[in-house]
Amino acid sequence: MEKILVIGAAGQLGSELTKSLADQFGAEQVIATDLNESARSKFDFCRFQVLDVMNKEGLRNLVKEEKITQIYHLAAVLSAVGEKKPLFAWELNMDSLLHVLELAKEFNLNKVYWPSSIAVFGPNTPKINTPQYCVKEPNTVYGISKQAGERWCEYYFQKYNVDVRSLRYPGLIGYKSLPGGGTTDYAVDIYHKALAGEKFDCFLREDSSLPMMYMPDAIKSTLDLMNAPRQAVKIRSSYNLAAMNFTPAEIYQSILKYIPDFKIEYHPDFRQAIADSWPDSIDDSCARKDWGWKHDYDLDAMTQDILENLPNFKF
Ligand code: AKB
Repeated sequence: MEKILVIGAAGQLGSELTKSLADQFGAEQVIATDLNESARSKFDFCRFQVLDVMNKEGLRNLVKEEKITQIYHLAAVLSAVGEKKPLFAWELNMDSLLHVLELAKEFNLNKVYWPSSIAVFGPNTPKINTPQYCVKEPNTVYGISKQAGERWCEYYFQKYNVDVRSLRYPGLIGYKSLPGGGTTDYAVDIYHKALAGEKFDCFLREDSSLPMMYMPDAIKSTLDLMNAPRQAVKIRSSYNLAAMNFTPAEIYQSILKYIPDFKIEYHPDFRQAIADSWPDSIDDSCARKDWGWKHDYDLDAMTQDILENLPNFKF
């Protein structure tokens, strides 16, 4: 029987993925962990434990005592915060992944999941339909850490047979948690402001196109990859993954269909340079071919779902 450890469970992805894992494996088989005790209230459906992923011994004891068989390692410093605290971002993003990969090797874990990002691409990468394999020269600490992390994942798979799987997420948009320091987070915040009847100050230019994905698709892609047979997972660095691409002007137009008096202003800040270094759109044909990836949500379907559900959601 599988025993699943989720690290960084209270973040944007973890808040929703942990519930899906509990639904799939049974609530008693899942342990959610996060740095802060205050996250406990999010996990009334499964066990919760405070865990600092940088505490190598604490993590090792938990894996050993609980006979963990799979780790979902979601803790990371994202792009915008990473540029403010570069050395901290590097240390947390890299050391924590290496701790997890070492434990996977030592305890012969069945599977490890680790998210990568479109941030592995850089200004010299082809911007339109960015291929799986191409030049990657990321110029953010977050992107550099994700690129290095991908190489480590492939290394542990090839040298030690660790079954580690990974996706290069586009910007993830969900309404069940608040944004956590990313460049694509404007596309989460904008819905909160629209529903609060406030004007939205956008920190990106109106024509800044980025690859994006609605959270239910992100959860589906993660579970599909993790449930795929081992031989189907041919890429052991990280898979390109896509659903939709849009600019701030386009998401604004999509919201206007429901909230016609919503106002936006554009005040690009340091995050514009980060967005400019990332692709406009992604070629994810390897994921579609290898393990049957297919997205469900486009921009308008996402807008409708968020505007219907966010007002009733309790944080
Ligand atoms: C960020 O904006 O930092 C993240 C990402 C694209 O990985 N959402």
